[in-house]
Amino acid sequence: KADNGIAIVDRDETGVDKAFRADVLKGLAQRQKAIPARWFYDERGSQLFEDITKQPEYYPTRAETEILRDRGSEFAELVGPDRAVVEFGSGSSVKTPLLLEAVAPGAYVPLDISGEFLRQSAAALSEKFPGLPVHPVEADFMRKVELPDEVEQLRKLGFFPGSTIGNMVPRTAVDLLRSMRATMGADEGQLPMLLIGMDLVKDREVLEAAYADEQDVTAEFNCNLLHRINRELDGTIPTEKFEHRAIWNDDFARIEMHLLATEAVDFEVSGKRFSMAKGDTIHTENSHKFTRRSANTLLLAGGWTPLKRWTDAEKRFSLILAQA
Ligand code: AVJ
Repeated sequence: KADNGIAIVDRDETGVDKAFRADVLKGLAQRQKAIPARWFYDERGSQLFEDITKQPEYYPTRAETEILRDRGSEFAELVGPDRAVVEFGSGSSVKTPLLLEAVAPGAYVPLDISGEFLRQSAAALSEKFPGLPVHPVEADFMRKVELPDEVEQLRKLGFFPGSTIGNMVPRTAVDLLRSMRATMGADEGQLPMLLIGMDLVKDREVLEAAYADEQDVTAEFNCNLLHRINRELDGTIPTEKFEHRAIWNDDFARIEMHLLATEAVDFEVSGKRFSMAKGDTIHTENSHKFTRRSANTLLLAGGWTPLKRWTDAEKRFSLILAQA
């Protein structure tokens, strides 16, 4: 649906992102209202997420970066040189260079649904690694992606940092892991590897604080979704009547983010009316946390055999190397 530079966002005559509207209208019509977390990331949302990663309570980014910085030679030994590193997502300006420095790849192939982000970060990377062939691909990596001909002959190393997999419920996560195998040629007898970040289960207080920082940056990130709906979908949501909540769901081992109505509210979105009672919530994100075993089980269910696992010194976060 979206390889060769053709815009992947499908807009109607008035410029509204059709998928955004469909997800919001469907999600608000449910008894437990819910909107997929991917819609957080407009320009403001992406900036706010960057700010979240600098908050003292939000440990995952620092913990994962520590592992990438300290364990590079151990990855390199297991992975070997000259692989095509296939990153699922545009890549971070800090984590991606650390991996590329460590494993001496033959090419770098970032996959992202947003062409703009993709081209920006690919350009920055080419500058940092002048000899490295970089082949950005604009595509939805939840499905099998056709990789460029230039990397066909290279063995693949998938890279999926950030515990982004934790945003998915297990059935979606397994679908993605299987798509990654297909994208990297596992079915054609190649033996791709995958380096994936997965955040670990820990004390509830630590987890809830990571998603409800003192500076209220995460609260603003969550509430930004309401502002986006009002702006892009003709919404009349009274944003001042909503509060950020981050709750550990112990049955499902995940942090849930919600937007809680502090009083009864009525509003419109795209001409449709909705109402919420005081205390009702819109569920906006799941962030699953893993144990060594639950991480391994998820990977195995998706067709990947874990080979080795690293954690940061405080054992808060894991990076797992797996083979198809
Ligand atoms: C980008 C999915 C890794 O779940 O920790 C951070 C997003 N949400 N604070 C996460 C997020 C609230 C983040 N991921």
